[in-house]
Amino acid sequence: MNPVVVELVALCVLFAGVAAVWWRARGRGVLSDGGTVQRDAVISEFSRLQNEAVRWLTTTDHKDVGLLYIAFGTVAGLWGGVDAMMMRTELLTPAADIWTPETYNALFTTHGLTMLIFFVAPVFFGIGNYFLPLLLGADDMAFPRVNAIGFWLLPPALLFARAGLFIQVGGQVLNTFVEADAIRFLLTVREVGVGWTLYAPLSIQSPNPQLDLLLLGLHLSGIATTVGAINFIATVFYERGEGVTWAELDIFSWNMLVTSGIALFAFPLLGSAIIMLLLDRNFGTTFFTADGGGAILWQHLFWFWGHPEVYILFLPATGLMSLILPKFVGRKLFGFRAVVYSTLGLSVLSFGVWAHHMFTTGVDPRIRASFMAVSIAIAVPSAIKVFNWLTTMWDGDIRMTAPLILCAGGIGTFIIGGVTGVFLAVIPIDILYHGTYYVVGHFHLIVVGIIPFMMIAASYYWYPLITGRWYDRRLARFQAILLVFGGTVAFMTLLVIGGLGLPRRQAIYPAEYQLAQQIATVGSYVVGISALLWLYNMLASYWTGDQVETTDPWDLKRTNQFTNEWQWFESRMVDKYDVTPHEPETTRPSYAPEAEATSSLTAGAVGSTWQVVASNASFAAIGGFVGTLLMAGGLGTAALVGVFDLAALAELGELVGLPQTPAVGAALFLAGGTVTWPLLFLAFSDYLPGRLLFETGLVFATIISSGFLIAFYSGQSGLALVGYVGFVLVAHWAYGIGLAVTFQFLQAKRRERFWGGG
Ligand code: HEM
Ligand SMILES: [Cu+2]
Repeated sequence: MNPVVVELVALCVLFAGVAAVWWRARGRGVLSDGGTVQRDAVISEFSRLQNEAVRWLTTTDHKDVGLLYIAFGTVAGLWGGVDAMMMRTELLTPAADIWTPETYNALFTTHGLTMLIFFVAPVFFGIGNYFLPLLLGADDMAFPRVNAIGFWLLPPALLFARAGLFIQVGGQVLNTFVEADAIRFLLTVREVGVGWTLYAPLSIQSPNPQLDLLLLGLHLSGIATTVGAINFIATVFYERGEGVTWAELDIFSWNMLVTSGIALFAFPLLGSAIIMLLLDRNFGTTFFTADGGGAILWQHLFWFWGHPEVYILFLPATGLMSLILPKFVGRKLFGFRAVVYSTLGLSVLSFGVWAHHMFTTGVDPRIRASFMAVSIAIAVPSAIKVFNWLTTMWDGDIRMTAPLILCAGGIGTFIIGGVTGVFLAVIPIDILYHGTYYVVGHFHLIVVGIIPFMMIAASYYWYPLITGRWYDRRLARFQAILLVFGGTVAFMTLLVIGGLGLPRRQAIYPAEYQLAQQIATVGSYVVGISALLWLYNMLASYWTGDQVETTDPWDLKRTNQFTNEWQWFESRMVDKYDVTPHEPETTRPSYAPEAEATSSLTAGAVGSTWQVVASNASFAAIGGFVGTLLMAGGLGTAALVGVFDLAALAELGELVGLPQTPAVGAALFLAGGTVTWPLLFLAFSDYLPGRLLFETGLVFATIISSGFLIAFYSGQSGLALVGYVGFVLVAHWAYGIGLAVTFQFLQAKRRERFWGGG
């Protein structure tokens, strides 16, 4: 099969499908005045369409430009997706029997570049364009025309970058009429196959002229990104509406601001490096050749942009997560400030880790070590975000909507993708796994996990606002589940085969990996199908979705989360359709831990910090003592039944250098249960801002029981092991309940004393 023809046909079919869905849905659509659109009428609307085209080509309205960006990014995403599907199809068999290895090389190169440069950033810039001014209460972006220019640089950039496809097909078609010699140039053009990192010296020596076009396209897109970034920064600084102070700035705008800041420092560097590469290729300069600056210089320059670029792609996704997740769990974002500071911290750190992509190149070991340290440290701000999201969900009113499914799935894929990245930051591990599928699995869990998940979550969340209609909500839930499922199957499998050592960027692989590769391919087909379902839902619902009849489609007023963009929507609905603003029957605060002083441990406390600490500590000690006594009952029973060995307790003495007798062990056990664990519980229950100490106690006890199980295991097996586990759990639950109930009791008493029982 001829791969370029296959790819072009696949793209044409895809876009014909899109047009067909659009056309059909439109034909069946109901206008907002209740009339239907006749197909003839649609055809006679030709001149209106012309006007529309002119409008879209010349618009400077931030919402229109935003939609253009989103549409462009979606097209690029589908294009890169076709590449991905072709690659995964090739990997169904161990031999290179579907495409040649050369084609496979071209596919992963164009796939990587299209996805990273033309899909992710444009979609996020589109969402930013549409919503930042609404969230900030601004009229438009700071520089509307520059904004439009920034967008319109992108289509030519994409065409330059991927011209190889058209030139190749064109050349082959022409070749049937014209002699090969006359069009030799066209026939030498190929899609670029040097990998998205464009490493020298291959990228200098490769004779393919398409590589120069690609570099020009990348340069253009870099300019577009820089222009867009400046615009976002200026908008956040100077266009905020009245009352939107820095302290009031929403979390998505914070993220877009920081992203733009990173882009401003990173992209000029890529631009310069690209120009140097072009000069090396065409004018005989020696920036990256062996007798000049050397190939490693390219890697330094590339990754000095490349790593921050990772954060440019991913911070907007975390911003959307922090914005959307709270709306579907009825709680304010936990630790807003910590999330903002962690974002700012990431932006600085992201410039200090680039050489972790070069651990295998022979960088000076002392320098390598410092890059390792910073790369591990950069996990901290990301982890802060994850903890804050989890804590936001804790004890919330979870609404099982498509955006929520995607948020929850996104947190999951981000945790796995992120933690596997921390391993790669460790030099010895990176040396082993650098060139394997482990890396592919690691970063796809982010680039197919949280990033598109959050784009799609945002598309569902704001669909009513943008279109005034509902998408098909059942289909959306199904689509969300498919996406999470397919992504996990595909990329977890790659982590595993990478762990076994399978090299990446190879069309051919050993036969024993075939089953795993096939599983990964099926997973990616599922991702592909769910992407098409999403697209269908977006297009068809635009004409046939239920009309939004309320000014508060997500019932956000009830939890006091009716943010600026929805207020804008409400005023538009009121002005345009004369709808009365929706008012919920009951409202409650989107409670944050600060507002929950009455239920937290320091409840009713009056006095200095030390008094509060002292009284909490004594509560904890009494609770811990009661809990330990209750627990002793469970453990004693276990010892009697013979599934727990009391002698294991005696070993506690050895740990602290005391005699190894059961009496000393029991005393230490009591002391530990009274002092250390309750202090942990104190920290734990304050961190988890749930109302019920009781549940917190159970969760806490369950967690610490695992440590106990391992520490006091004395070789039981079979039923005795089951009994051991069961009794330990029950004993710990008794501990947790005793601790929590004592706590609650003492707290209530204290409140009575201070507030006279009120
Ligand atoms: C269903 C979705 C996707 C599938 C099935 C997929 C599949 C693949 C495959 C098979 C490779 C080549 C692995 C190798 O042989 O080394 C690859 C590489 C890559 N992918 Fe994806 N991908 C998907 C989505 C994405 C997205 C959304 C992005 C970015 C936003 C992305 C970025 C990359 C990059 C940067 C590479 C490395 C290219 C290189 O080695 O030069 N992919 N992907
Ligand atoms: Cu990096």
